[in-house]
Amino acid sequence: MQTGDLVMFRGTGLVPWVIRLWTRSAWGHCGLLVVVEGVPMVLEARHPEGVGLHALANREEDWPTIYPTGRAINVPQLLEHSGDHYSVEDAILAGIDRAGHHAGWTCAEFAAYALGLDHDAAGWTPQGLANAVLSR
Ligand SMILES: [Ca+2]
Repeated sequence: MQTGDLVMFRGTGLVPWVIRLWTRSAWGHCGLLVVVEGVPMVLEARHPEGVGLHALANREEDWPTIYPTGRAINVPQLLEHSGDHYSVEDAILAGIDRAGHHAGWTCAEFAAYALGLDHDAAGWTPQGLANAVLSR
């Protein structure tokens, strides 16, 4: 487990449910692992509160699964996005495979950006991002 790994979640609430349904995937949410003094945290864009860093502990009901990416991420730079808004519009568009260009992040958009992928090019979904990372 190291900083920069991709953390996939089943996701709770309406938006992850829509994404799971529309993408026919077990994953409705994703974020990036950031290990802070040995404590696993997740840097993620979450509905409704936006971008933030949260403890991975106590989220077992959300089925967290960690995929190693082998990529370094720039945590201080990414933390500057803390409090950025979540985009429900882009999440819905991603569910029908369309890139959204609304202000605000979806979980997969933000994680793609953090991993240095072209976050604006595609309607990133959690499953699509996992596929892209695992195919490398
Ligand atoms: Ca967006």
